[in-house]
Amino acid sequence: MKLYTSVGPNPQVVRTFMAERGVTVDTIEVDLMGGENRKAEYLKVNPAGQMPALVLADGTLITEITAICEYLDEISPGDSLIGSTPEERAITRRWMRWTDFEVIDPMTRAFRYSEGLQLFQNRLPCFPDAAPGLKECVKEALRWLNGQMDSEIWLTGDRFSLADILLFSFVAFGGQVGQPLDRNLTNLADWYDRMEKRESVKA
Ligand SMILES: N[C@@H](CCC(=O)N[C@@H](CS)C(=O)NCC(=O)O)C(=O)O
Repeated sequence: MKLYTSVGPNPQVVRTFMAERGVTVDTIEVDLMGGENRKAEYLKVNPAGQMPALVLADGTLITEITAICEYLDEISPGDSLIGSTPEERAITRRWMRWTDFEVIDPMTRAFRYSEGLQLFQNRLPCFPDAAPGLKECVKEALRWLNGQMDSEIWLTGDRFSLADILLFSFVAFGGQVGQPLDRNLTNLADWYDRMEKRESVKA
């Protein structure tokens, strides 16, 4: 099994997850900044041209970070970070789906259309006019989430899960690319500080 990885919040989610679960796999670093991932050799590995990508011993390709993490979770001994009952798994997936749609998609599009435009304009269709509105969508989503997290330690209550890793990796990324977390959102800021103390986020 080989994991193709790079800089960026998506590979970070998988690295943090593996550190939390005590999973190790062989990794191959791809030069995202240099555009290696958009060249023929890497497109043979992952036709979508993005990282991370997990290739199993029999050649099966798994992409999309939550699919990769769920796969590793299922094949690894130890406590699941998705959940141990149908209800727990559904709640984790509820927050992951919410995070994908309400935070990750608008945040990464906004980045590609503004601060990241130079890097992405020749790779993907980019719409710079949309960036300010997309950034507002992220802020609004995080404001709403802050209100939901009144007495919650983690997104899924007192159970730490992949949903926390997912959201944290992107909120941290936002902080590096001009979309900082509003510290007035105190529930979320406290959650962020709890997350930041975990050794796994440095993986
Ligand atoms: N939907 C994908 C997103 C992967 C993705 O966007 N990866 C970024 C790195 S954070 C990438 O490869 N960017 C380089 C590019 O698109 O050229 C997933 O869930 O894994």
